[in-house]
Amino acid sequence: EHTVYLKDYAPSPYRIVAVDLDFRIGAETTRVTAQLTVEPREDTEPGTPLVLDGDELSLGSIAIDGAPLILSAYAADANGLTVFEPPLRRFVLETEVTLRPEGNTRLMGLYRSSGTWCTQCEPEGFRRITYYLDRPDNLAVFKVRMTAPLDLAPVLLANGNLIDKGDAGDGQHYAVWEDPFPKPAYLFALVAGDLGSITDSFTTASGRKVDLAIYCSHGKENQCLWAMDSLKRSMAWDERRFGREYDLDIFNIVAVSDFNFGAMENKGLNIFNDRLVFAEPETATDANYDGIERVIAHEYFHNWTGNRITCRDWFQLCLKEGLTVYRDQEFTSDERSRAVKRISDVVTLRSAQFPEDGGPLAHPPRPDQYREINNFYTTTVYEKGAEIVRMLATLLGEAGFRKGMDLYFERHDGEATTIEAFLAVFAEANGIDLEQFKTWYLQAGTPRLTVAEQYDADKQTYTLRLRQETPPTPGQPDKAPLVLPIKFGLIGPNGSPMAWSGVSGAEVRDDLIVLKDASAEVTFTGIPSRPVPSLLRGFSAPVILQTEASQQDQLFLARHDSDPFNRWQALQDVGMALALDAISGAPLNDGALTALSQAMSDTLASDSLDNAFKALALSLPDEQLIGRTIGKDIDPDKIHAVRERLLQAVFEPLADQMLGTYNALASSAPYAPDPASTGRRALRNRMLSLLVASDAAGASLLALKQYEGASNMTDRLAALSAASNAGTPDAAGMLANFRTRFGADPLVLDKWLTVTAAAPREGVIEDMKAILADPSFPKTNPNRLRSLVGTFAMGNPTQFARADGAGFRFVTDFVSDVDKVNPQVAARVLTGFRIWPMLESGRREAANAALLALRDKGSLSRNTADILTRMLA
Ligand code: HT7
Ligand code: ZN
Repeated sequence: EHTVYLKDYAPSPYRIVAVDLDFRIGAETTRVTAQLTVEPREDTEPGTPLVLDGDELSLGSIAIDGAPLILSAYAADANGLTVFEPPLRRFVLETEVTLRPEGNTRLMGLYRSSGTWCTQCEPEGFRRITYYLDRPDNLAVFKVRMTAPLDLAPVLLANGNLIDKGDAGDGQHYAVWEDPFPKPAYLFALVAGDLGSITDSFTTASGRKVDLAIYCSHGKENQCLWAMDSLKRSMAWDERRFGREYDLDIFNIVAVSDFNFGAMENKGLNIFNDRLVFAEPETATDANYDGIERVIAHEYFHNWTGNRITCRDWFQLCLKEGLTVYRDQEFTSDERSRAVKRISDVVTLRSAQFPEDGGPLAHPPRPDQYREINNFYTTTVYEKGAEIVRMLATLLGEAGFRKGMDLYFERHDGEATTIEAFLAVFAEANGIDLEQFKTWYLQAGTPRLTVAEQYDADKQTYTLRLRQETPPTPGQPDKAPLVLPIKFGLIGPNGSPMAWSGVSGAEVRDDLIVLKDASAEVTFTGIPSRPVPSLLRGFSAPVILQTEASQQDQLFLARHDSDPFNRWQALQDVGMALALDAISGAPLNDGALTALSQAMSDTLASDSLDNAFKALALSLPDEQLIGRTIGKDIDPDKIHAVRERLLQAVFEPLADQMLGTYNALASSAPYAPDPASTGRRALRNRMLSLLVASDAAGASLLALKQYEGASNMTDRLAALSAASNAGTPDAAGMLANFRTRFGADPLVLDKWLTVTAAAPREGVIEDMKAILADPSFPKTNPNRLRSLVGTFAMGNPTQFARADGAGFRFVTDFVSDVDKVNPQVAARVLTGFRIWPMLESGRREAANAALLALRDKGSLSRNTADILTRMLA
């Protein structure tokens, strides 16, 4: 088995310092000539072979300094090229290969998407273009010449600056691009096609004008305006917040329809999945606008955190990804509502990262081994990676964090570096030791933080007993204590913050407890009466918090906490406690239900809370979170039934108030994606879905009316989803109407596929089989496939985890088919099985049987085999 270990990292004995590429693009094939300027390292021994990576390549010709190599001087196959005894001085290696982009359905390397030639090289796609040292620590300057038929590809783009272009005769034209910034090959990009564009410009803080363009298929130009607006705001924000200016004179973005991921930060030429570029009110939702703003910002921010400073090896992936997610989260927080962003991010973390960390695919944010690096673009690397950076910022404070970032940019600009180097700059800039903190990067699993409290009225002391424990994960049976920054406050009986005269037992700085040991007793003195503690404010550490808080305390927090995150959390906790009780068979406690209903009602009526926050607060924990909180022997049907009952019991009494809010929030203003308008729609649509889900009188008709009368996709899709999830009498008709109305627009078709796949109803599997069997269904497009089967495996727990195993078999059959076309898509869909060890025994057996049957079919890609092996371990 091919496993790569971090401990084996060694620099290459040769470096490629300059790359000259010549692409001759034809309708069928593309010929690539590469001239690589190679240098041995100072300590390279004579006779050390030069070993280059390749993937599905076949070598046409090879020469060194212009002289063809004799056959015995090298060995080449699809997976690599070895030159046995290269000169021990600088030399130019020239190779030629021929590619067939049309047949490249893996979408790595050079491929064609709707006629456009484009590339995806991260992490190991460049080796599918030419033989190369395809590792992120080899930085080289690139010059790229492209020749292509003018009619098929009037637009020719690559990284950096355009230095020449012209007619090449015979209906061909050419362009030459040069990127002055040395870069790893994974940031290489090329695009050739017949594309439309919009253009704009941005003047940097130091007065340089940068030309901006977004390229797309003809006719979609008007749908790129929001992306352009987001780009300009991102550029300005990075200057304001981190002092980072853009460095080239051109910044291009290209939208393509077939893409394995969201987007890619290639130097000066970002390539995007078109679903993260195109937006217009009639076809895109507020969530789409939000996603576009976020990902445009994310890829732009990579220019400094990822491109100028890159990773030494792929084990360090979260060096660029965790940090850049943190930066994009901060961008959104500054542009929109910080509280709402934090709550949404924590919801995502709990629904995606926590299950990964608690299941068979758990791995540290910086793994120390992998079989297939593509399987490590995970929520742990991205979102937990961002949480680690956030904790660093919490521990150091804004000024201390900025000092560290400044030193990082100053010291490592132009380098490929490591997590250790990243932590070292924060330690040095702040004069602290981050050795224990580093454990966050090395250890998998979600820590549990347990807190017990004791008030001593005689001594007027208040004690918090804190204990942390991280459960074992695959390959890591024993865990060390982590540094936990716990933001907190004590709240007095009148709802005001309570001060203390002294504190002992752990490091406590203002509103921050820093827990470093496995346990600690923190005692506050001068406490006149028992306070209600507000712990882990702003979700200051990615842990599972367990407290003894009573429902009364929680509802007190929901009303009085000055921390909006914990106000939201308190309501969630009360809902969770009720759900767990009901699932354990206890009768619903009327008093507790009424209290929660009342708290929800008060939250809705509040003058001080904004609409977006209210929309998040008026909800119950989702079914999957309830399942994971139970932790074992999960029966998704039971959870579904209990949650439905609870929704009805909590929200049905609020029907009049919710309807009143719904009506009051109607607006005839033209669609705008600003925070206030988005918040208004979010709350109004929340009202609708709660009215429908709680079976309030007239609610299904309301959904139908909203669906039919909607003037934007946010409202239309919200009505459709509410009806489909609740299975209202009109749901099927609405779905059929939606398909007819919008089916020709692929990105709206995705919405239809998503709603269809998420419906918790008998028959959904048969419907999906029919959709996949339809000859017109684009079976190679990742967006279509993920919208349907990805949504089903990740977001339809009752049908995916059916007791008869049909959901599991449907997904493994799909994985087996798609694996032959696009292993990355197949492997990702298969990760939906990560919940299987927590299911009740019948479902567990059915899942195991489906996974074993997939294994027995054999001939799986390395991507899928890797996930499957870990899933079954
Ligand atoms: N850095 C990019 C990762 C990416 C990717 C990874 C595997 C396969 C295809 C891919 N396309 C893009 C995206 C990002 O995090 O910004
Ligand atoms: Zn990224």
